[in-house]
Amino acid sequence: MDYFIKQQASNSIGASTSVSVGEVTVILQDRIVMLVDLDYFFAQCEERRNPSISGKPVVVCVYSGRTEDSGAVSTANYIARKYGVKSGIPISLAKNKLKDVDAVFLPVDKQFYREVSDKIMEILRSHADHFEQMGIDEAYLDVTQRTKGNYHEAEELAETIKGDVLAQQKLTCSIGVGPNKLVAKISADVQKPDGLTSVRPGEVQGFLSPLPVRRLVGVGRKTEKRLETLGVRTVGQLARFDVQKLIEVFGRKLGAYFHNASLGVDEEPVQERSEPESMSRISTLKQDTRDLTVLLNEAYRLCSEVHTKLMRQELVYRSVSIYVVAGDLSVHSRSKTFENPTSSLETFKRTVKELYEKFLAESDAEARRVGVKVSNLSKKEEVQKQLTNFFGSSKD
Ligand code: DCP
Ligand code: CA
Ligand code: CA
Repeated sequence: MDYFIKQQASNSIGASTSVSVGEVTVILQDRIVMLVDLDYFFAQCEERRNPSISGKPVVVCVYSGRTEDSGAVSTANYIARKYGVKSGIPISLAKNKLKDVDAVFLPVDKQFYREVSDKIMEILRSHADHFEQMGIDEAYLDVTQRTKGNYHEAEELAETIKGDVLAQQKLTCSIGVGPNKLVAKISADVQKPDGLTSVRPGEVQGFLSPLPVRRLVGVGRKTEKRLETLGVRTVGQLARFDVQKLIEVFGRKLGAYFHNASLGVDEEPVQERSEPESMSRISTLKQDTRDLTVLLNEAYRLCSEVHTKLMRQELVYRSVSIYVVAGDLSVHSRSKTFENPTSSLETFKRTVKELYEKFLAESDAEARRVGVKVSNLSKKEEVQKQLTNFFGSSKD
């Protein structure tokens, strides 16, 4: 137990606040972080473009094209939500829920939302010491320096930001203010739409304790169930739960993370993300060969490794390449670029196979080393996440 406390203490620089839960005391470094999340984003963009629909339920849909109504709801405005319409449900179900009202169903227009998002992110960035965009409609802002660590000033700044976004881009957002990303993210969700919730360091424990564990980032349905079997339902119960037992159940990294998160401890810095341009792996074969099965056996293994890394960083790719270093150390490569980005391991492997076949047909080199690469990487978009949710995924 000591380990975690010391670790936190040694990380804190300057002003700090201690938090006690039972016998555990942790020290929170004084930072002020905001999470700004745009309200019902895709639907609000549609309302802005066509104000005449504002008073009606608005449902933005990803049509799969199989039948007229097949596909899923991307998001809905708050009027539609009153009828039970929400992200991820089938369009047919949404239509059913709204059958007695004058509702508007629209297809997603990602390019338009992206343009609106880019302009808003510029506004947000201008108000932050450190800025980190988290998706198309949300971003973390570290505002410690410009508010001199003063919560009152940070709350005023949050009001200013809301005002600027509304005045310049005609959109409302909800903001959470707190001592770190974890608290800011959860507090942004408390009041929506057009909300502002500030949780000061001394209030963190009281704020988090009654919440269900599911509200912590990283606690999915499976984890929630496992915690429930341990008698842990709320964040407060998690905070009091023996950390060693947590580590036994979830492993050291995750167990420690859950423990710290339950105490409202999160030292993750707010930092600009630059996405990697490519990811690759290369490996040396046991002996030089032109045998496709042998090449692919090794290449597929590399594909899986690259893919895992890609998933962890929530990236999608648009290009696949293969490399062959021949016995004479000459390097050969083949590439293919798709029209649309994907995260599929199957597509990755299938393309790698195609490219190795092409290589073998076009060259008579023997392979000594084989490599695979994905490039043209970008952040996995919400629409894709949503489609995976809709069509089923193994994600916790
Ligand atoms: N999105 C999606 N499918 C999901 C979740 C989200 O397509 N399952 C898209 C549409 C949303 C956007 O991402 O407008 C942002 O997602 P949020 O979770 O922030 O949801 P909203 O902005 O729509 O609503 P809220 O007001 O709750 O933030
Ligand atoms: Ca949002
Ligand atoms: Ca969001």
